[in-house]
Amino acid sequence: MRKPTIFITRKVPGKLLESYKDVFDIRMWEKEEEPVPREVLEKEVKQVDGLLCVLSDQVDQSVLNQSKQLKVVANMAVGFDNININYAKEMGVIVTNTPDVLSESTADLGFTLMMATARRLNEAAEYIKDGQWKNWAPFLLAGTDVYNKTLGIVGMGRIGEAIARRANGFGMTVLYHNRKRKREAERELQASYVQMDELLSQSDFVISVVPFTKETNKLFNKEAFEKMKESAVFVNISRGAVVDENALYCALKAGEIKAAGLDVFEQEPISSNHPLLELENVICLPHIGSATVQTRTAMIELCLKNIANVLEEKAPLTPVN
Ligand code: 8YV
Repeated sequence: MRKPTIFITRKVPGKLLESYKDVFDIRMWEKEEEPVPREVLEKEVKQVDGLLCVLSDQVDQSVLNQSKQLKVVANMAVGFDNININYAKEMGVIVTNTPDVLSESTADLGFTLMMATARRLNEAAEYIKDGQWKNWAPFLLAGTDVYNKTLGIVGMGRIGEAIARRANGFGMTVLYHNRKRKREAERELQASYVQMDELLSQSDFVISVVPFTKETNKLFNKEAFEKMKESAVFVNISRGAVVDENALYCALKAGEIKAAGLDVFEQEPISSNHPLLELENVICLPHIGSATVQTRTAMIELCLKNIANVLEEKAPLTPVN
């Protein structure tokens, strides 16, 4: 019997694929420095039964239309805004993602970014490297407290809840806004459900953990930044497109908000002359929310299990459509 064929759009360590060598014929994009070109993806998709892809691969209608025997697309991410899931469903192609396995490491990064921004870690590290540390002054590189402050979490999914648990340990007051009210989370995490305007105006820290959808497109815009406290720190670990970057730049420059920590951007990767990089009160990271060895390994393993299940006509573990 023919082994099914899968295509992996990034170079994955061989040892993670060991136990699948007898199960699939594995094709892989081998160049680590270069993302898979669209024409290669369109060519590969014609001949494979399964696809393991990442966020920057646009699996849209025209890519899906190339497929002849594709049964499953496993996205190595919890978000799946890079995939036309409705069209995939119409074609009978199952799409899966990687929830849960990345919640804790992504929450760690969100909290790290929040604290690093509040305590001006990038400026402090640069200060030493630039040879400026000659003296001590009472307010030298003074940041803002995190302990006991108010955190507003926008998007109370699994990652939002993991952030709230960390905030509990820091004695923070936790406010949240979500499409649906989550009463269990409110009880367990002492989190209060509030409307968006209240969250924006009351929070010392606002963290975005919402998925990108039509409704969240540029949710954090000029009006939203105007509603925040002048002392507020804004953190985004979800999707760049939920922020109007120009409005954020203007709000930071005009002192309408204090600082921002960003792991995601409207267009990724950003170049070294991106306007937000000019600002001292911004920390930018290259979309590393889930980037720990343990989590990325678990994500790849989950993708492979999902593909194997679908191709063996079993239920996928984490389907999205
Ligand atoms: C991805 C992410 O792992 O899970 C998500 O939605 O944004 C990241 O964790 C990364 O971008 C690779 O696809």
